[in-house]
Amino acid sequence: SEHINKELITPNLAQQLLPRRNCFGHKGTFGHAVVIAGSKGMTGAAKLSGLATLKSGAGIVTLGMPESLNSILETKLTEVMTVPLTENRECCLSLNSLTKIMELSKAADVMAVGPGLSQSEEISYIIHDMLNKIEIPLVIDADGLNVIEDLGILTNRSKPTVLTPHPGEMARLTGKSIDEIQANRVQVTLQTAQDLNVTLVLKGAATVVATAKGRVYINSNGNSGMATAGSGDVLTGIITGLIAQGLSADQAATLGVFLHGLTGDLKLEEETTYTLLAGDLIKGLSNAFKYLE
Ligand code: NPW
Ligand code: AMP
Ligand code: MG
Repeated sequence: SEHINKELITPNLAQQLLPRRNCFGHKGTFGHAVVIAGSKGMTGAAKLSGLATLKSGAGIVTLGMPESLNSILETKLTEVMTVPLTENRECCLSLNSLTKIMELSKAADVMAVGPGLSQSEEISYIIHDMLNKIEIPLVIDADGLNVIEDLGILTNRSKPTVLTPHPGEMARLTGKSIDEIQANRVQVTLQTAQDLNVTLVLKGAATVVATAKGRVYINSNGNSGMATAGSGDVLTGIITGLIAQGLSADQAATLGVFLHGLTGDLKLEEETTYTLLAGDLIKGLSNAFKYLE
């Protein structure tokens, strides 16, 4: 990857990307984001991704999840609204939920899908249908990535798509082994972003962001404390919240990974790499935004 042009994501670059808040703005100005996430046993992923979206500055966030989990998430969340979606016997989204998901997308500026959804044939069908029909930017993470079989569907989208795989998800997506991916992180990410026409975020120490047009950014911050359950679900929310405020998919991914790492680094004032939790990252976003402001 020596000959590939790479740009380091520095505080200076992040500062330039930070969306300016219109002082006359109202909550509609800052965007309506819809997050589709969660299943039995993984309500935490839904909470973290929905709350991180709002905490990153989106004006309104609606969280859609399997209907039997709705009261659990209404209890966990206050500022984020919830919409119960039809589910099957396993408490996972059923095909009937597609009607409501499409309706939600019509009133939204950006949609995220995947954290904690779990994997099933129905979920796979739902993700493919969303990629086909949803005409706003989409952020796809976790199980949303795991169930994509027809990669051509990504190439054909008219609106931006951000994919945020960790190396395990990247291995499933590309058919390459984790070792092969880790040995060629920059090259594999760039090639895949261009082939699939997406903004691709390959997570892990020194996260790589590659754009469909062939630009590559390497993140410069973060720490091993962020290797903790739910950390990636927070990143999904940050990127989604930034797109809601008007950043392009490429800008939101680049600034998002930096803000995510920065909040993890600043939190080490109170926490340690042992004790850091994904929820701490959300609370720490205040200091991260302050640092860049
Ligand atoms: P190994 O074997 O550990 O070395 P999965 P998941 C690999 C939800 N969550 N570098 C890893 O490697 C998510 O949103 C819910 C190298 C293994 O092979 C998903 O919906 C939570 N390898 C669902 O759980 C909190 C790496 O990937 C594989 C790597 C499953 O997601 C937790 C594991 O990946 C979670 O967020 C790296 N940096 N990172 C909640 N509280 O509700 C990963 N791998 O099987 O997709 O499992 O990531 O936990
Ligand atoms: P996930 O596996 O989806 O929960 O995502 C984990 C998140 O933590 C990603 O944003 C990773 O980049 C980040 N992360 C994991 N391990 C490290 C590490 N050693 N240094 C920096 N960031 C990390
Ligand atoms: Mg994850």
